Amino acid sequence: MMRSLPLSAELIKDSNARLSDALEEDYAALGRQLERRGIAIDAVKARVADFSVAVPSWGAGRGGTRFAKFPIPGEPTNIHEKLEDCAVINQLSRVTPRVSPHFPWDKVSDYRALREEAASLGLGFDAVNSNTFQDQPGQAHSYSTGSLSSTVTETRQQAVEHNIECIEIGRQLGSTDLTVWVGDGTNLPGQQDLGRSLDRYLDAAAQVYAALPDDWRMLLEHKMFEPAFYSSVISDWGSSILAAQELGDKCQCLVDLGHHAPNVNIEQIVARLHRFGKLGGFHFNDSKYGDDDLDSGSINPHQLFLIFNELVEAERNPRGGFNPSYMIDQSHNVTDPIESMLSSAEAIAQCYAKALLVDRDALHGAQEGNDTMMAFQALRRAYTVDVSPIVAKARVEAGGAIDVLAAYRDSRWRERKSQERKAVGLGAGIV
Ligand code: LRH
Ligand code: MN
Repeated sequence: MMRSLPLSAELIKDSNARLSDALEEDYAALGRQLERRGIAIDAVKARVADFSVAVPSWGAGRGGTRFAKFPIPGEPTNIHEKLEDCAVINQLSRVTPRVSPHFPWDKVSDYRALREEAASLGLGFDAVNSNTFQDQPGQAHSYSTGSLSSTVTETRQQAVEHNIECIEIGRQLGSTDLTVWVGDGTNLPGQQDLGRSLDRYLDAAAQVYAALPDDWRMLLEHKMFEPAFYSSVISDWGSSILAAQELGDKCQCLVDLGHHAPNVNIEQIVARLHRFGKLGGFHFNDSKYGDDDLDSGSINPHQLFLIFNELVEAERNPRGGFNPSYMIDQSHNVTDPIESMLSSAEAIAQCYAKALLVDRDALHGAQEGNDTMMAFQALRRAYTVDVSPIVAKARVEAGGAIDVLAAYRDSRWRERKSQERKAVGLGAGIV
């Protein structure tokens, strides 16, 4: 049962009316340019039209740091309002039809009803995220000692049961992936035995793995530091892939771009995980220093392009299988979260489109021939193309807006919601 979408079709139609002639002109010009390169622009547009990325429910509200969070009037206060805002993002961008929920932040009493509610807004659910990095009111055992790797048996069991509960919720929502990120680690040398911590993690994670339905995956998310600042149990792709290999075929690795030391070659990690059949998914964002959770492509768009270059190579050579789950994971501390996710979805779709323009025969030929400059130029010639007419055309043909931010501001959505929604209190932290 399709409920009326949050924004009026007229609003998008009026916004596009002002811009469609220019778009047609730009698309035609780009088409001629690409034709000279032997590339059919409509074929690229068709691939872009099939591309999608999930948005994080927790990204629909303002985020914060340990110092502060600055709420905005009209920001969502519960999963229902978050779904509304995610529907606005998808209605304008037509590239974000799925939401990745987080529990217990998005807890409700009736998940089948939530699934229908999302469907009525044109949305589905992607991977569910468990949370064993915060204590909930009335929780029996604190995660201050860690969760799946805690030395306290009852705490590990509690964490296992929470993850199994997330799987059960996800089944009702139509998800088929469980993302497991644990903040487990130490702040002081000697605080925990680095070997036994992983042993406990693997033993507990195996119990979660055993509860996976046949068609489900468990995605392990590595992170170098924070909240632990000396060691993290699953700190890098090495620990993650070894744990995933130990746990089984239904366990793969999720790459959150912000979870690496500055300047780490993430595109090579992507190639390695794919080589060993463990590339399960992504949390797209950007960062300059730590896990800054900034807007995708806002700091290092070239890295995002190089990651998609590896993904297009992997798509062409799927080896043991290629089905990564694309998701955004950001914290919107100073912007309107909807605008940030519109801008990020655009940056991600553009990097995919640019990667599709790489002349792979020329690239592979230059690589085999050790013609370094021409190999680099094969990537650079694609990266420097302004693909925005392709992404915009694919969007418009799917009912979206040519200029998503202009249409969003025309909608006055945030002002309208500030009249309806209760104010979010001051606080700190990611949500
Ligand atoms: C950890 C993380 C993880 C989520 C959380 C909101 O830094 O990236 O993916 O559970 O952010
Ligand atoms: Mn993440």
